[in-house]
Amino acid sequence: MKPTSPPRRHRRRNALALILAPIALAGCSGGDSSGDGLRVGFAQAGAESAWRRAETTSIKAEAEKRGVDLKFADAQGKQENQIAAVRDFIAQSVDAIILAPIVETGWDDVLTEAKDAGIPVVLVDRGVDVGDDSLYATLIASDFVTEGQMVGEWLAEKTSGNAKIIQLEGTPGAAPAIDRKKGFDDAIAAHPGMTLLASQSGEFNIEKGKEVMEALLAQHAGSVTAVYAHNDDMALGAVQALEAAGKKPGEDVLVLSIDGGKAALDALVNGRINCVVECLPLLGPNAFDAIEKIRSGETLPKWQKVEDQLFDATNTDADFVANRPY
Ligand code: GYE
Repeated sequence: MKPTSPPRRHRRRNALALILAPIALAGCSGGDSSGDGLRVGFAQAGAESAWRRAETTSIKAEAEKRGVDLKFADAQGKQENQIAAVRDFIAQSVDAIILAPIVETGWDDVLTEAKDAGIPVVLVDRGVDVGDDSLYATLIASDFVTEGQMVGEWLAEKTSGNAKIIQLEGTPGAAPAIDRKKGFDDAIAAHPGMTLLASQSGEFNIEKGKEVMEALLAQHAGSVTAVYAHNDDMALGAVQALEAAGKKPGEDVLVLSIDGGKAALDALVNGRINCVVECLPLLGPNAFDAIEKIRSGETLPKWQKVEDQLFDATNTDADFVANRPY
């Protein structure tokens, strides 16, 4: 039987899921000593997006606040680097590992090594596809299928089910790329007037998003009416490509995105992006709470879901964006 990741198993809203957004956004100040002496390894996927840089900052800041000795490794977008980092943390006998897995598959061996060494693994932001759920303690992440659906439904409503769409996908094999595509496909399937002109990876970064959009515009400039980017950075790259091609993003071509960082929300307020579904990156407090609970013997739900909202011109203004924490 094909193993399934938690997001696949729990496609629908899960009764066990915790509502984490208010906790994540509240932020905290001042020090506490709850993590004094704790040694934790954080294997980060890379630094491709503003979202991921905000996540790294959140986890580092929370470690410092709690007095945790954090060992940080940036895999620079390569799974082999990330696997090597996890192995290195195991060799150092850390107390726990936080892993933001770059892709879904290929984790069984190294997670088994962590389990055999008695080191709990907390997954943050992206899920894995492993044969045995006991290889990790919990996943703290958004529901990417729902995010894609929210974007698709917004577009269907605004265009009365008529759109010719370019989709900029995230990193191939990454949970948010797979699931955001699926959610969007599901939402537009009911609308025969909504068609995908092209769908290509922009690797979750602004330069690649711009480059791919430029290439796709060379073929589809005359017909495209909407761009759906799997993250803010690629949406901002697409905005640049549209402007360079003499189009007005937000008017001639609708632009839709996921993440909800300051730069994309600013573009939304300025009318160059039309819809942004949030995905919260401030996971530090949740990750270290999870580690403390595991250490006190608690069993955590396999997926602690982060709740996200949708932004468009009706509910977003400059004051809100100015106070956006990432
Ligand atoms: O949306 C994107 C990042 O894994 C949820 O990764 C995360 C995604 C996020 O690079 O901006």
